[in-house]
Amino acid sequence: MAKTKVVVDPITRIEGHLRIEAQSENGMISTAWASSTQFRGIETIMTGRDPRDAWAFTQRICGVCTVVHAVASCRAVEDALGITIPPNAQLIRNLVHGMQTIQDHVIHFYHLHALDWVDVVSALSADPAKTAAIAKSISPWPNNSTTYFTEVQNRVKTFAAGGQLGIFTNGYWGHPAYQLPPEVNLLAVAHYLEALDWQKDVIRLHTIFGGKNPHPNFLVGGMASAINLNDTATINAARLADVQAMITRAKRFVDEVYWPDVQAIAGFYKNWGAIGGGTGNYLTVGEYAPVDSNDLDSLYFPRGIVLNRDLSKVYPYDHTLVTEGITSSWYEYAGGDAASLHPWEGETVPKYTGPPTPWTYLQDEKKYTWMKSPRYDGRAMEVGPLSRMLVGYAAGQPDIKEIVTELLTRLDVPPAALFSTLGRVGARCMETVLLANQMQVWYGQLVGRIKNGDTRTFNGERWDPDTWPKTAQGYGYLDAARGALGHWVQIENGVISRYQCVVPSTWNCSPRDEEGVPGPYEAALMDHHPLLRPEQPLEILRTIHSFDPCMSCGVHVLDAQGRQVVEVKAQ
Ligand code: NFE
Ligand code: MG
Repeated sequence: MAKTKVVVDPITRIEGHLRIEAQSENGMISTAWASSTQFRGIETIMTGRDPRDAWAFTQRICGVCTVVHAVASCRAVEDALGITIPPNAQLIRNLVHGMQTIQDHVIHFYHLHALDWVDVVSALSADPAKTAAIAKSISPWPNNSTTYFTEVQNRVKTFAAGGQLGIFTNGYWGHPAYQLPPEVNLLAVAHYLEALDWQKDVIRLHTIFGGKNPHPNFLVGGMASAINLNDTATINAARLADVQAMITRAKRFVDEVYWPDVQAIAGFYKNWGAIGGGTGNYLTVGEYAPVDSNDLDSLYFPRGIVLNRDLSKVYPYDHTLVTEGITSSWYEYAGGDAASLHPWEGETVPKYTGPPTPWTYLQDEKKYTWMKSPRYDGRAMEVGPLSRMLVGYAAGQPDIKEIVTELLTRLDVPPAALFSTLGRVGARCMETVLLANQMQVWYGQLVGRIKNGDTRTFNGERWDPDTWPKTAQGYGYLDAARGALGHWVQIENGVISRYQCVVPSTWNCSPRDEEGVPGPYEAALMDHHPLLRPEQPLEILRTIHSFDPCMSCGVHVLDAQGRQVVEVKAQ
């Protein structure tokens, strides 16, 4: 078979604008490039602002992870100014971020990723009685009758009979890489529809602790969540009962729908446990602080690094070893393109030198994306759920060790199968199961403290800028749904003098660096990666979607010219 150049632009079912190019030879991808085609500029508008407001601006980096930039920002400013937040605020941040991640992962699996594995058209030929039997054998979830699955199938048939598939238009239905029997496809389509209603219910937790969703309210020094059990205007007994009910409903859907579905689907795609691994270096800054918020050694998901797929050792994470390069990116550095800058010295000066319309291929361009190249101690690193589960497994975190072992045993695959596209899908689901459990723990701790009379959620000792040093700098960590996030702030005379964010999707969508080393998306597409039909690049979607890309986060800096050539339409 001849060499074929494949361009997928835009990749859909992600947040933002992403172009993937791949060279395929004999049904396999030989080389690939990832380009983020949007620029926003949030870091550049932070200068001169009050650091207590930074969370509200940085939070607008993204409408998907609408919590994480706010928390990372608060932590950066709290670190700079030496502020310790009250235990209740820590628990509320865990609950708000925890539910964010649970909702985000379920939406990702069903609405952004499942159709890469699930053939909707095949579901039309399923026997609903057989689907009901499969459903009953894997889960106690109540919607499991023949009548129910017949009704779902009829809904999809109505779409199809109308000559279109509604929300399921433009898929690569019938592609030979789809491996599920029709009955399992029908099961997944039913849960795609159910998850739409579920997600909007459980995320109302944000409105209780943060006033609204998306973009709930935060506060440097704690949380803007007043607690008084006897007041109708604050968090009270009735609101806490709402929270408890949402946690219960979230956990039930995760345990009885998402987790069994992932196991059932993964069982048919075990070959994807040897495809799409990529860099093999995994970084997590860790997340979910204990009530003693300063103890970074006892984060629920531990902090650390795994190198070269070696699970026998976890290396410590040191934020001072993070740098960003721009060799392949549309920026300039005062010190030249080869410079590698820690975020406290970071620069965000856009310099677009890309090709005029129409695009030439990325391989012809030295600079080809708005993403910078983050590196840790010089290495490209994958971040995200897989990194969290691998580091936790290697570090012996008991909950992670148990669930990873359970999934590997059930699928009858070795730990090496985790270093793959399938590994990302499994890891995302495993951590959702753990988080849904842990939400109950944090909720119990919060209610226990309130019952003991502690309603404090804010530490205002450093609210007054007169109490601040003349200059200060801080680092705010957070492990977001898509991976390790860092905000670095510098404050001079009461205002921000520099602000830099190094974001999960920047790590993962990084372009080639000064040494020519590709970023994780690119490397994953070059790792034993099939492409059966270049004109229907389903396998590219599988691997890119397994990272759950968010370009808005990753670039945080739009191209009004619309320099996009849609050469392949992707569902
Ligand atoms: Ni816009 Fe985000 C998360 C952050 S990822 S989704 O999770 O930070 O790049
Ligand atoms: Mg940045």
